[in-house]
This record gives sequence, C-alpha cells and structure tokens, in this order.
Amino acid sequence: ENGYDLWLRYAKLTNDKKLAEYKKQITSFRIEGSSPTLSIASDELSRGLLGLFGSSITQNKNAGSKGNLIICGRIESPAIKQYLQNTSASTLGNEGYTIQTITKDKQKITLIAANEDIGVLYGVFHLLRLIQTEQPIHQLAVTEIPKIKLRVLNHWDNLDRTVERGYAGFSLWNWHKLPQYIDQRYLDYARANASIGINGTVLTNVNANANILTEDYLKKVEALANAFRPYGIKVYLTARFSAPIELGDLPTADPLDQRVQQWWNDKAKEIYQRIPDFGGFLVKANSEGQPGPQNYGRTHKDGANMLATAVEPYKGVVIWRAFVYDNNVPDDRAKQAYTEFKPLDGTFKENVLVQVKNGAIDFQPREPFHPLFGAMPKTPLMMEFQITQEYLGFSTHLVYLSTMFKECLEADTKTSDQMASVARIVDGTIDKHALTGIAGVANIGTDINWCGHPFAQANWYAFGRLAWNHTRSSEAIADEWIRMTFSNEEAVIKPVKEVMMASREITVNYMTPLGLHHLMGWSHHHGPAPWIKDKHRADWTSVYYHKADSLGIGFNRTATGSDAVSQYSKAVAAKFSSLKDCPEEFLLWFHHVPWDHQMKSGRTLWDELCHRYYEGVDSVKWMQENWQSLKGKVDKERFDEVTSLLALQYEEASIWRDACLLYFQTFSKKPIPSTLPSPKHSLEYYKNLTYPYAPGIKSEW
Ligand code: BDP
Repeated sequence: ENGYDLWLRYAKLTNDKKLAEYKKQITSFRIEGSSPTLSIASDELSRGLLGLFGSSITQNKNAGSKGNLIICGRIESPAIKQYLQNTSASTLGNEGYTIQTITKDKQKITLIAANEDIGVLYGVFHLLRLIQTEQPIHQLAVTEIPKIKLRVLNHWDNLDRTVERGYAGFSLWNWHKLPQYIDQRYLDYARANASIGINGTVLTNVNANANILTEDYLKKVEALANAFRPYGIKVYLTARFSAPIELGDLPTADPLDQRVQQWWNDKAKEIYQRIPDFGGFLVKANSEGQPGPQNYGRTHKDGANMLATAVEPYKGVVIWRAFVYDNNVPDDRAKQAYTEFKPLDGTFKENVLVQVKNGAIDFQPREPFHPLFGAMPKTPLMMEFQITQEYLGFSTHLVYLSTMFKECLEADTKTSDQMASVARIVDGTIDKHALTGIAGVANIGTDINWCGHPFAQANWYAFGRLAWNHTRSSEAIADEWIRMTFSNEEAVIKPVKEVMMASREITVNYMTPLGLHHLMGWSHHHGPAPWIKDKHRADWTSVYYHKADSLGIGFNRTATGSDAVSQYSKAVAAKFSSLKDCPEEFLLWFHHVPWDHQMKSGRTLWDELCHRYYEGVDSVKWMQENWQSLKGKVDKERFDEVTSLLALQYEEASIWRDACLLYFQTFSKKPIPSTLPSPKHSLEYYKNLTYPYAPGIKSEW
C-alpha cells in the first residue's frame, strides 16, 4: 500500500453479506460496441469487480445472455435502446450518462448508457464507486450530467521537469523519452482523472516557455494527447505571449500586428494538424514579469482575442488569466484584477474564458471570494483553485481543501435577484453561458503516491468531484474518498472524516487566523515570515498585508482605506465594510482593528489572536490522536507515513504560531494570556530559521 492506486484500489470487500448481494446482482457484463474508450470501460469493470469481489466475472460477448448482468454502451445501440424508451438522450449531452436497473423476465440488468463512449466510461466508474463504497445497487435510477463544461487540471510543469510550487516530485511528463515511450503513468494518470470526470489538462507552467510550441515538443505533446484521448482528456498548452519573437524571429509580439496574428494562426494550424481536438491556450500575461499585450500598449482583450481568432476554426478556446497585479500601480493589489478586467466585459470573443483565482490575492489559506465573480456577466469566468498546497503546508500538512473550495463556491455574490453564488456564476446558470470552466492547479508529480501526502490525494479527488457537481457536500466527498482509499469500516471513516472536515480551519488558525494573509516566507512560501519588508516589491512583503502597528493590525479595505470593498455588490460591500457585521474570519482582511477591540468571544483582538493560534496547534494534536485510533485498522505503511507527517505538521504549526505571535507582540506590547503556554524560543530564533530544502522554490517572491 504505497498509495499508487489512489482511490482506485478495488480492495476485496470485507462485508461478506454485502459482497454476497453484489455477486448475486452482477454475474457478468457486456459491452455494446467497440472503441478504445469502451475497451477501457471493459478493462475497468473486469479489474474493478475482480478486485472487489475477489473472483473474476465473465464478459459476455453475445446478446441474450442469461443471469444478472451489466450492459454498457451508447444509447443509440439497439441492444440498449430497447430498455430505455423513456430516457431522453438529448438531456445527457456529450458526457452525461444514466445507470438504470431493469428487471425483465426475472433477469436483472444494470444498464450504463450514454450518448458518447466517454459517458459510458464515466458511468462504469460511477457503478464501481457505488460498490467500492458499499452502496445499494439493486434499484438504480441515476442520471448524471456535469454542471461545468471544462474541468481542467493546470500543471505548473517546466520543461526541465521541475514543478513550480510542486511538492510531489518532478513532472510526470518525460519530455526526453517522448514521443516514443509512453510511460504507464500517463495512462494511470488519465484513468484517475477520468474516474472523477476531469476532461482537460494544461501540461505546462503558466510562467511559460515558448519552446513547448516548437515542432519537436509538439510531437511529444501529440503523443500525450493520443494517450489521453480515450480517457476523454483534452490537452491544452500555455502560450508565452512573446513566442512570435522568440520562435518566429519577429520584431514584436503586438497583437494588432498582422505578422504576429499570422504567426499565431499558423501555429494553431500546425497544432491542430497534429492534435485535432487540442483544447486551446492558457495564458498568463502582464503578470509577475510575463510578457503580454500591455507591452505594446494593448489590452488583455486584444491579446486574448488574437489567440481566440487563431484557435476558433478548430473550436479551441483561450483561457486568459485575470491574475494580474503590478507594484507600479499605486493601488491595493487586491483591487487590480477587477480594475483591469471589469471594463473589458463584453469585449472578448466567444471562445475566451477569463480564469479568476478564488480570491483576489493569491490562494491564501482563507480569502473572501474574488470580486470579479458577478462583475463580468458577459464573460465566462473560469474558476481557478489551487490544489497544490503552496500556502497550506506543502505536502507535509494534512489539509482537506474541499471545504475551502466549497466556501468560495457557495458564497453569495448578491449580484443578481436570484441567489448568485460563485458556483452559479461559474457554471453559467446566472448569466446563461454555455462555455463554462473550472481549473485546479495540480498537486501531482512523480512521487510514488502521486501527491506527496497520502491525504493530498483527497484534494485531487475532491476537485474532480466538485468540478463535475459543485452541489456535492465536502462531507459526502470525504466519505467516498475514505471508503475507497482506506476502508469501509465506520471505525475508520468517522475519525478520518472528522479530521479532514476540520483540517482546513485548523490550518487557517495556526497560519493566518481572522483574515490575516500573505505572512509566509520569501521565495519558498513554506514557513512563517510576517516580518518580510523592504524588498524591491512592496506587494511581495508581508508587512504590506498585515499592517501591524502600535494601534492594531489588518488591512483597511473599507471606504476610509483602499476601498476594495466597493468592488463587491452593495449588499456584500455593506457587510464587509461594517466592523460589526464583517464575519470574523475576514476581519483583518477588510479592517485595521485596534488591539483591544472586543471580539464576539468577549476577548480582545490580541487575546483572540493568541487563542486562535494556540487552538490551531492544539487541534493538530487532536488530529494526531484521532489518527492513532486507526492503528491496526488501516495498513501499516500508510498509517506510519501519516503518523510521521502529522508529527511534522505539529512541529511546523508550532513554529507558525510562535513566530507570528512573538512578532505581532512587538506591536501589541501585550502579554500572551497566562492560560496559554509561552513560545519555546525567541523571535530572533524564528527569524533565523531557513528552509533551503523546501521544494517548489522560486528565486524571487
Ligand atoms: C503564485 C505563485 C507563483 C505563480 C503565480 C501564478 O507563487 O509561483 O506563478 O501564483 O498563479 O501563487 O501565476
């Protein structure tokens, strides 16, 4: 049990009664039709049922087979159609599926049907999941249609195989051996994605290298696209805006220059000749030093539309990132994306999505939802979550991110008369967009267990499950994942689920409670460094964000401060602006608050800050104890690994607490409440800690 099998372990069911029931209900299966995708579905059923049942079941090649069987195939196939008179194929779309139990002449048939083969494969994974998680399957009437069209992983993988902010080894893409050698891992990766409905992958870092667009690399990309295609996964690439200069010898990359446009048109044609279903380009432009249209006095619209024109004949899309900010703009960093993008609403071509991070700063442990959600009704906004734990403890901290994703998705933007949650904006319901998307910055690498921390797998899993259907609860997703990854025993599920559900709030408490943000160390982003100041960019320092002084702490983003609140709808702005109504979890995000301000608990702000930090660390101890209750109930290998990692998490959480409190104390000049133990070391000690070995480092911020 090294974790390689992810949630697709298919371990033999231990509940004998249920096992006997399932075996009665499924004695064989039949696949109608043939295609690479249906072969995968067939292999998955054989493999899954063999594992779960502990004995193989037969595949029936002929119609008219006896016994209780599964039949899978396209709705249009006559052998399927006869059972499905009442199912309207039109509602299922290209990826949806239905699973139905049909009883005919004492024969029970579990039908998995879809318009396209990929829907059939998704249905097969669904049925296997029901059995893996010991759910009843005797009377199924399931219809599943994804709520969001593009469900995409963003790999921040460099061509030298390092991964920006990656904590699970090197990049999976072995450019050296491609295209000739197709590593089994590519197929296992695609299979895992298909099992949770992910249908796209951006192979390369947003800080892009133009070389990926050269013929040599495109051959390799083509080989990956061919490997992923049967799993329903499209390949996308990041486009370096200056590629026409770097690769095309042009003097400019101005999007209004005809030669530049032609270069991109030709490049798109070349790509689509190799990869007819290429997804499109993801672009980071004029952000953190990346080139972009503004270098030529043009706007994001000009850049995005030029690329959109190039991929349009082939039905490709352009995903243009709104993660922009500039130290030379004398305004709160949190406001800059909105300021630049809101006026461009309605000017993008139809095949452009604007990709917006969940919050306005940068994937912090907690941020309020990005004010662009709800502010650009004429533009499809693609959600960007970060699955890799850049700001949440890398792969040494157990943090279940589903609750964080859900917090954002469920936030009500109050930009419409209806409930305008972020999710309903992203899924196109509110503004009636057919083109919709959601991206997750991948946490996957060459580590044997793919994600570094065994529990980081749950974040990949949860991202996929929410991308398919954001109404699913974090708890239900955790429940499934635990059952598939560890065990169906209640004595395992309960404590693990409790730990997972509490873990993100615990992390917020020991890192950035009460709305604090951006307190991490320079370049590595791992440990705490609230003291970072006087760098060449103020917006990469910590003091820019917490603004601690003798009076209090926090960033005043109300009308008397940067007025970032005014970018939200009136109702939301009113809530965040009011010191009284602002949820305490966002207090210091929006307000500079006096140290002796009275909090809801009755404590002063300073005491509350101390309590939150201590509670966070103490709760890691609680996580450790809960985990220990699983001894002997899960395999030793993963039990020991998580035990060690939790011990490390405890140590690192303590460092976060002590470093932050000792530093903030230099401003508050107040004692840590006597009921709480004192920090182990001096502030100097924490300031001198370095993390030269931390992975995913960037030389700058
Ligand atoms: C920041 C990362 C940086 C990324 C950037 C981005 O620190 O490495 O390049 O986001 O999203 O969080 O472009």
